Amino acid sequence: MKILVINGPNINMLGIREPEIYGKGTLRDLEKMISEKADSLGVEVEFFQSNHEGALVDKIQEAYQKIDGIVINPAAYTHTSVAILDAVKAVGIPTVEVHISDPDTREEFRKISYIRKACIATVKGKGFAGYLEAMDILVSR
Ligand code: CA2
Repeated sequence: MKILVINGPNINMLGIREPEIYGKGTLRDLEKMISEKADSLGVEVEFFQSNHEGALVDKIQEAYQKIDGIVINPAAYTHTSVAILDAVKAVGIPTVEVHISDPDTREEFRKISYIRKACIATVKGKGFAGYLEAMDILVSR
């Protein structure tokens, strides 16, 4: 089984500011944690992070017929991107939406998630552990 982990804009800045919301860990720390989890589950994992909406859409399209499950934190594009929603629908790959914080308890504009409609589950407010839970969901499916 091959899982693609996609992170959206500014997630490459984790650990630099707002540790009270997102914790102190960096993207590198997160990817290390996920790699260890992948080893323990016996699955292959690939990582992708971009600050660009089109690049995220391209990556999702490239996964078509190559990837068995997607874990995605679209970051701010969660709240704006119909293009990312459509890409996930188009490839038909089981996808889990993850958020480090719980956007539903923050500003009003973070309460909308376009991608949620195309996802088999959403894990939010559990910090980096949410990505590991998302992998369990995909593997047990
Ligand atoms: O809680 C999450 O995982 C989010 O997807 C993170 C996004 C935010 O726009 C979503 O509403 C919720 C932000 C990604 C990282 O942004 C940073 C902000 C300051 C310092 C470092 C990263």
